[in-house]
Amino acid sequence: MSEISAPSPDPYQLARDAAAAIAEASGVASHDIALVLGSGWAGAADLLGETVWQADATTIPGFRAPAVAGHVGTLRSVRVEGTGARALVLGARTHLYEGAGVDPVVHGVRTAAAAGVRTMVLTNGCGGLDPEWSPGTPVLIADQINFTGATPLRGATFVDMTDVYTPALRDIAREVDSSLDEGVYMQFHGPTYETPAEVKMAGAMGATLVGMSTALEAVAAREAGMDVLGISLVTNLAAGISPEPLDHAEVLQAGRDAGPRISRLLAETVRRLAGPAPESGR
Ligand code: 8IG
Repeated sequence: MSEISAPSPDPYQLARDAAAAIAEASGVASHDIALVLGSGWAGAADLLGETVWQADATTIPGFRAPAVAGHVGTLRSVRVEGTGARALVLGARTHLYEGAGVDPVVHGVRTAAAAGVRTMVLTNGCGGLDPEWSPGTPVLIADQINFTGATPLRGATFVDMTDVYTPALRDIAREVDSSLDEGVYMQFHGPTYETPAEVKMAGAMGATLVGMSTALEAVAAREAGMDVLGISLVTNLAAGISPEPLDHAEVLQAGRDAGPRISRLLAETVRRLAGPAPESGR
């Protein structure tokens, strides 16, 4: 490396460094499943099982301090109850609107991949276009529209996106709650919520969920070959669908009110994804 140029940051190497730091600090050599907890989902990992390690995300290479109230910047390693599986819980999401580029946005997903994770569970809080979805309704993400103009991929990296959200994982979530609807998630850059005209546009394009996260992470997860389950918590009707203006405090409250239902949904779904208990303890 040249003495004068700054070290060129390789985000994949940074993710391997982060995975090594997590393995070292937690004593858990590899993880099987990872979860990103979005708005309203912070408490939802508490029922997963025993937390064997947790740390402020900023102690691990590449993780930035969270920019938003309601986003918890904690990383956890959880032994998934009733299974032999290890879950890496990423409470720290970096958003594109923070202005640091795409690499920090997908660092958690790349770190999970480097930690051995094969199944990525992405959760978020978002706006809903279907008036039947009252605030606090969880919706499975069936497909997405990346409306950010950004991508975590570099160069001619062609990734098949036909089934970006693995259908079999949605089937498992519906075994837990057969009433779950499906939606198409459209990621906007943010940090503005949409105008009513933008929500109309999103609907005309086929979206039923609008938010500021998840789609770029799903791209990175598919690049890494992981299966992806996406679950949105509709915390508000998208602008113009409801007559009320959007308020961040109301958004957080809808998340809190939905807590018990989505906690059980997430925990039971992850237990099923993680598979049955191994022959012997641990
Ligand atoms: I919570 O209505 C939440 N996040 N873009 N629009 C967008 N992001 C959101 C919304 C919403 N609600």
